[in-house]
Amino acid sequence: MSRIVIVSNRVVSPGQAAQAGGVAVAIADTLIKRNGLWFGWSGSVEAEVTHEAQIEDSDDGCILATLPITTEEYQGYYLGYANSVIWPVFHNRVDLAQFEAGYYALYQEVNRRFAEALKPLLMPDDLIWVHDYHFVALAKSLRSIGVQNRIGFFLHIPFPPAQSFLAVPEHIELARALAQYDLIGLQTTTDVGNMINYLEHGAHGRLLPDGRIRVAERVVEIASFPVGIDLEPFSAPAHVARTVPAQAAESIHRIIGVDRLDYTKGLPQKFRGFSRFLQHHEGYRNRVVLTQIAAPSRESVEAYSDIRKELESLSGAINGSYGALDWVPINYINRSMTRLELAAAYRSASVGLVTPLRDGMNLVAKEYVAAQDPADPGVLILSRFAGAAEQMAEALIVNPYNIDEIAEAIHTALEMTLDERCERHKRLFAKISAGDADHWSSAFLERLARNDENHHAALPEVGHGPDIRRALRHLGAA
Ligand code: ADQ
Repeated sequence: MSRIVIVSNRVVSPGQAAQAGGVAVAIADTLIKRNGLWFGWSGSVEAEVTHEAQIEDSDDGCILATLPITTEEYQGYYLGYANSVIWPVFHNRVDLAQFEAGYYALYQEVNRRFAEALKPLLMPDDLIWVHDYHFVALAKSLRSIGVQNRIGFFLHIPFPPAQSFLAVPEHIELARALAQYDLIGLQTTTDVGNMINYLEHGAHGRLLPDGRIRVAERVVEIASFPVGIDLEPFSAPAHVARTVPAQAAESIHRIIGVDRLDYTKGLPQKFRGFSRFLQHHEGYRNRVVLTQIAAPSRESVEAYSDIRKELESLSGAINGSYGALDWVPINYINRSMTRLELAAAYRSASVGLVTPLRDGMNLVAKEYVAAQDPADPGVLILSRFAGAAEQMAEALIVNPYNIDEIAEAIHTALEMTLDERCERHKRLFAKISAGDADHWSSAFLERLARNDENHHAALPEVGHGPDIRRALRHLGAA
C-alpha cells in the first residue's frame, strides 16, 4: 500500500488533532493508520526565509514536516491572497476581495518554496493529498520540479459560480494549476457543477466521455466527497448531558450557535432572526436563550474586525431591548471551547441554529446532530447555502438572508412534537454515521490510488459519471 503524504496549511501533532477539531481529526486518523507524512506550515512567522522542513517523529508513528513563513509572506500569502482574495471570492463576496494588492506573486512564491521543501521527502509511489485554498498551486510547482506521483486536491470551501471566479485576475493561472492534480475533490455536486462549468466556458476545458475534463493538456477528475465528522467525541459523552443549564431557570430552552467569527457565517442575520422571533412570539420571552459561541478568527483582516464590532453592538442592543432582571436573551461567548464543552452545549440545546451565508460543508451541523439524545433530540435549523444542506434535508432548511424565515423556523423547531423530532434525528444521524470522517478520507484516497488503467475501467464507458451528470443537470446543461 502506498504511503500517504498530506499537505495542509497547519500541521498539528496527531495526538492534539481532536482539539483542533474537524478536518484535523480525519487527517490525523488517516495518517496514523497508514504511518504517513504530514507536511505544511509550522504556524510560526520569521524574519528569514527557510528552505528546509523541520522533521519530527510523532508518538503515533507519523512524520511531521513543517516550515515557517516570513513576515512578508504572512501578509501577502496567508492574510493576503489566501484570505483576502480566494476566501471572499469562493464565498461569493467578490466585493471584499483585494485584487489590486499584488498578493499573487507571494502566493506563488510560498507554493513554490513549499514544493521544493517537500520534494526531497517524497518516495516514488507516495500518494500526495493536498488540502485547501492555500495550496491551489502546489501540484503545479511539484510537477515543474519533476514530481510525477499521483496528487489529489481537496477544497474545503465552496467553488463559486463561474461569473465570480472569472472576476479573479489570475483565474486562468489558477485553472491551469488545478489541472496539474489527478483528482480534485469538492464538498458538493453544486461545487462540481460550478467548477466544470467554469473550466469548460472560462478556461477552454473539454469534458471527456469518461467524466474527466481536459484542461491545458492535462486530464483531471473532479468529484464530490462531502466531508464528515468523527462522531465519537460528540455522541459518546452522554454523562455530560444537561450539565450546562441554559440559564438559572431549568425551563429555559437553549438555541445553540457555534461558528468561527467570520463574515461568511451569517451571524448578524442569525441575531436579527432571533430578535424577530422574540418580537413575534412574546410568549417565548424569558423562556429561550441564544447561546452563540464565536471563536475569534483572522483578526488582522479588516473585514473580520468589522464583524466582531457589529456583533457586539447587535447583541448589546437585543439584550438591552428584551432582557429582564433574571433573563439575558443572547449569551454571546467570544472564545474557543474544548470538544467536551461543545458536546455538552450541543446536547443541552433544543435547537441548533446553523445559518451561514455560504459554507463549504459546515461541520457544526453534523456535530449538533451527533450530540443529541436520540430519545429526546433537538432540531437542526440549517442554511440552504451550507454544503451540508445537500445531504441533510431532514433539517429545517432556511434562507439565511431572510430573517423572518429564521424566526419562523425557530418557532417551528420549539413547537415540534417529540415523534417528529425523533424521526428527523434518526434519519440525519444515519446519514452522518454512514458518511463520517473515516468514510470521507477512505473514499478520496481509494479514488486517488486507482492507476490510470483501473480508473478507465471503473468509470462508465459512455456518457459522464454520476457526479458529473448530476452537476450538469443542476446547471440545466444536461
Ligand atoms: P470552518 O469554516 O472552520 O471549516 P466548520 O465546518 O463549521 O467551519 O468547522 C468548524 C470547526 O471548528 C468545527 O469542528 C467546530 O466545532 C469548531 N469550532 C467552531 N467554533 C468553535 C469554538 N468557539 N470553540 C471550539 N471549536 C469551535 C472549513 C470550511 C467548512 C468545512 C470545513 C471542513 O469553511 O465549510 O465544513 O472546513 O471541510
